[in-house]
Amino acid sequence: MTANLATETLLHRGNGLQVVVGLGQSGLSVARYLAKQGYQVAVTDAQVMPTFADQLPAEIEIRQFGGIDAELLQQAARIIISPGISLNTDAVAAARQANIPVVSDIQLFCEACTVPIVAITGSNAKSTVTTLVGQMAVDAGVNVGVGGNIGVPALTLLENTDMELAVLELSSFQLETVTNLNAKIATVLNMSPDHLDRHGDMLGYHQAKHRIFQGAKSVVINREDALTRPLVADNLPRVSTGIHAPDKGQYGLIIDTEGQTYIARGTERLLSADKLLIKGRHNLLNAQAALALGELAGLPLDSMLETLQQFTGLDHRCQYVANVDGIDYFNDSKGTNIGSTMAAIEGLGAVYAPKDGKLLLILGGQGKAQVFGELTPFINRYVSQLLLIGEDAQQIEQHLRAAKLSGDVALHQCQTLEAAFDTIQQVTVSSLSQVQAVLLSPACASFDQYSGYAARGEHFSQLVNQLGTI
Ligand code: UMA
Ligand code: ADP
Repeated sequence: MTANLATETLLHRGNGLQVVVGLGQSGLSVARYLAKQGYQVAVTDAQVMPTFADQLPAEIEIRQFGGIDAELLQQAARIIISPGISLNTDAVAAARQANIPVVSDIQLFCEACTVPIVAITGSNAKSTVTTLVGQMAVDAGVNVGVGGNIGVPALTLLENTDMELAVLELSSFQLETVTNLNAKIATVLNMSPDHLDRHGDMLGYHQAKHRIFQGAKSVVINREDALTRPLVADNLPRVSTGIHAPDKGQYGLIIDTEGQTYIARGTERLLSADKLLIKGRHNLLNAQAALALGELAGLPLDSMLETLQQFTGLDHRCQYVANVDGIDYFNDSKGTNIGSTMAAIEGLGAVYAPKDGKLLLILGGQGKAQVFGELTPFINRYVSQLLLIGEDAQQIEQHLRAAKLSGDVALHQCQTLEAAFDTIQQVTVSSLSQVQAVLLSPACASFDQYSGYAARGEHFSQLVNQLGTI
């Protein structure tokens, strides 16, 4: 242990006991990191046998499983909470009441990280933009670490001692316990309702997300989304993105006299939209965000444009699966809130509408206290068949009907994906349905029926492939 750490440890309550709450991926990374630094570490988890229990370092002896141990938390000098655990959990709330600091793994990361951080949050597009910026850095020859909510715990990036740049995808859960992230560049890509069951309301969700700007040296702003604007000093360097023609030094879209759309910086046309393999207006915004973040990180423009043209998109995000009997199937299982589902309906709806085609939309799962009526105008415009699944399906139907779901949209309660596929076969037999594409974009979490969005998306693809063999 270094002298600094020893002093710090002495200063901590209870001889510096660090209590890790939750032993998922991030909890394991925290336990390993702190144990390596010589801290006394304890771990507690609601599960009797958490998945990663056997991977804990042997020197961590205090392991309280089968319930979050309130007494243990009261003995902590510091609590490091996993993002999946609410700050309102009784034992955690009591510890906060007793003034015991509660932080996330991201706090430990930003305190230890010595290289510039690109910090990315938003309700949607985080993984897409984080992956793009990471790939742009790789292609420009930068030794980059990409992690955070994207599935690589941030602290594991510190194992790369040659890292020159860290690109972090951050969730509102990770941000709500971070103070002074001090990112070189920070952005909130977009804001639409999500995780309201955890944050209480949009204000709470907004406040958590906006912690990303604390100590930021520069920012990227989405001009289309007033909720994303940072509450930071006006003199901070900032680059904006949007769907309209941009001002000097900003990113936007220019449409030429022949109707061709270009991603532009000021008056300079950088790339024609049809050169991108990822489609839809939302992806044009994502591409701009990646360019703006890359620019502020000092990455060369030519190389970034090259990367953009190679990027095929991520699985489970409006991913084309197959054409069966003349109908296209798309897996947007990562569409887990109404904002992402609106983007998917609008993006794909606009492709089929000129051919008099309609979408069959599969919606539902765990609703996370969202107001689904906001989807109704998009459904009325582009969807002819609506199939509802999952535990909040009845509530979703009530919301949509209350928001004047059109009588032209046939609604079916299906409960499961299997049942939805039986319905698909019945309704698509008739060309009157106008269905040219089937879209799974649930606007909901999957945990009522699946281990996660990826399992739900894989099940969907499997059912599509079975259709093809019937
Ligand atoms: N646990 C409890 N009590 C609870 C809830 C969970 O004890 O009330 C325990 C579980 O038993 C389990 C552990 O906590 O052992 C799981 O912790 P976790 O849910 O925080 O999950 P991790 O494995 O640590 O993964 C987390 C992120 N998970 C969540 O935020 C829910 C991962 O994001 C992230 O990739 C990972 O850290 C690495 O940084 C996933 C996610 O779903 C992809 N994120 C949400 C989203 O994108 O919408 C925010
Ligand atoms: P996140 O990591 O924030 O969940 P992803 O890149 O994984 O973001 O995409 C999640 C969902 O959001 C997918 O359904 C995707 O099609 C949709 N999406 C992607 N970009 C945008 C955007 N700019 N606006 C709205 N939805 C988007």
